[in-house]
Amino acid sequence: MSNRKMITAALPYANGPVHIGHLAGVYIPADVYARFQRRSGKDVAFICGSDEHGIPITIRAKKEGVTPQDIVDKYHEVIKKSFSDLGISFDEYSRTTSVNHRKTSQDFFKVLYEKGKFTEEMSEQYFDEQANEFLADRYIVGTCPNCGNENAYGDQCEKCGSTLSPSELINPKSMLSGNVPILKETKNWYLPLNEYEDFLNKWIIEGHKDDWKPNVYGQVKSWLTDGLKPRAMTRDLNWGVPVPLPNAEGKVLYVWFDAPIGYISFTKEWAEKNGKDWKDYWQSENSDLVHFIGKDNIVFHCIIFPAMMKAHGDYKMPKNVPAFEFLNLENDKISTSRNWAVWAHEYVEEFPGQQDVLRYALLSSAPETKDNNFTWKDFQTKNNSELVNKFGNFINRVISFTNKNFEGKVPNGTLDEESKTAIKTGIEKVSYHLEKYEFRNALNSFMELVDYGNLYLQNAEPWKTIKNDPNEAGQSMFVGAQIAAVVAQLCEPFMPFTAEKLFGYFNIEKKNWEELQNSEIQIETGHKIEEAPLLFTKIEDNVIEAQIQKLENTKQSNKKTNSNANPMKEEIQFDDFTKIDLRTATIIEAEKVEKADKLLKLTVDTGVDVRTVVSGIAESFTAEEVIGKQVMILLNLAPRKIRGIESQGMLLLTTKPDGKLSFVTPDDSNVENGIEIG
Ligand code: B3M
Ligand code: ZN
Repeated sequence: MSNRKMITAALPYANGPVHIGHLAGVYIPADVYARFQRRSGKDVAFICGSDEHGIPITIRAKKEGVTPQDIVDKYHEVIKKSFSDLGISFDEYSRTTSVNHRKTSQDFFKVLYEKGKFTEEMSEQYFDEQANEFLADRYIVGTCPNCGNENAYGDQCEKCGSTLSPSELINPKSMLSGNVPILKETKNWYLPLNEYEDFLNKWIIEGHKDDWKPNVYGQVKSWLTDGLKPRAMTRDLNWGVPVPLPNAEGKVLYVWFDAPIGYISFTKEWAEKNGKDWKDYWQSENSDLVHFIGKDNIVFHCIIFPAMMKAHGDYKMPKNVPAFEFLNLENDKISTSRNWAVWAHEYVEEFPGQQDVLRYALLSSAPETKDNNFTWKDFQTKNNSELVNKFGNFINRVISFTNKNFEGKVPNGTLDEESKTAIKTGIEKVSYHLEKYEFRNALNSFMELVDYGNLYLQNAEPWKTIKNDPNEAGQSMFVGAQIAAVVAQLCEPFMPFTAEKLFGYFNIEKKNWEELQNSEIQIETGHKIEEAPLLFTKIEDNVIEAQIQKLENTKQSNKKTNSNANPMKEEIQFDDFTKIDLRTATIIEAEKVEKADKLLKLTVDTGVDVRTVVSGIAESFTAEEVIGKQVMILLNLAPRKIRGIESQGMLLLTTKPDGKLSFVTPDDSNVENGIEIG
């Protein structure tokens, strides 16, 4: 068995905060595993960082009207803080925009290049001539050939869910300029994944049938059965790690090439700070590489990155890739864009000091083998019925009884066989399941020991025996204290904040697993147990209802966002806006235009002059109705002749659900005419 554990957790895209889906499906299980391995005496490197390249970042930047660097600077900090607030014990949490990462990933690329592992291929890619940029698939919108959705992306239609390629879109348009993109030849470097099929088949399909999770194994098998194709490892984009070759301007490494190398770069950073050699973790037989990821990342961690490492030649393949399924929220898919999520940073603020409750709730419904569901009601039940009534209650009984009746000192006693077995089994089962990445079973085994402790005290009834037989009561509390001390030790990987408290209350130190297994008596007679507050507190209905209401509000506001609304127009600059002269004005005369059903001829006082405007509003208003109305006018629109009348400007109007028009007006009648709008 290897002495080192190189544990990675998928690098979150720094395009938004992390939510409970991320936590339940990657970070909390990874943390439990890392903590457990450290306690098992392994030399652990638990490494993660922000994934700061890729289209998700540039899309977010466009949406917020800022640079990609602004986006990653902001979210890197938010994400990093959430992880630390929730006790995720990364040894290193870095970022892929670091100088070190740029160099490490470029060096990796150069090794493959020099070894002739890439093929150079010309391909035709969509190009926006006005923006002078090649377009990522996500940057092309058009009509979905399958469902007719006019806002389908070049890689996917979000309405019908089908996977697309840009060439399948009807009327493709660039999201950058709104223009029709052209196809342009470009050169990129491809990794011929097909050449790694034999290797992958041998390593995974033959070698890991029994020890990898069926969901992971199954996905890899189906990829391999379908056959692999060369995949471009470079892209024509302006955000990413530059391709380190001459004549490669405007090209960056494919984000899925640079991101997994991030694990290596960040290990280097950590090793440097801690006087270690990163190669011991990545390139030594005496090290197990384990990737914690979500199921949508399987192909990248089981096929592409291993092929890259194989091509490089110096690396060891992962020992295991425990991928998780997805967590739903209140029976609906978690979605960042629909804000359907419980955000880690909000939870930490709204439930101060209750990080372990979330860790516990998410672990006990971790989507290990199938998608799972988080509900606030369930969260409340887990806290109130399991943490408060079972775990907290057991600990509280031991602490308060010992303090009340034995001056806070562990009384005299011996450990009976049944309790000895329960403790031993508890420790063994927790480790067995954690070693096999079975986090829910591990947590259940932990709670079984808590249940045993409660049952033991219930049967022994020290609160009764204390009256006539204090020695007997003392014996019971001695056993209670042994169980409690083991519970304190075992809960650390799952609930580190609670463990820390318990170590304090019981005046004990964190032990490693072997020591725990080998010592029968955890806490000697006479050992001081401190008085302590309740370990967990009940979560009241109103707290849960407030959270449910918050989600309900999200649902309502999502409903309100109109799916018929046209997509946003091309972005403009402030200077473009200032060219527009919008003013308040009042309609002072109005009459129908002859032989034109839709038109009214209006005389408008604009504050700067009185002018004529022909407006297509006659189906929504009579002439009498509009006289005296204050309106908004686009003053500097070039005049044009309509039915022989020169129209000098345009009134701002919007459409009501019944199709009738409505004037855009100031919401205060105190506004004079001629006032600029902006
Ligand atoms: N940034 C996360 C995702 O696909 C992606 C993981 C990279 S791990 C090297 O959501
Ligand atoms: Zn579609």
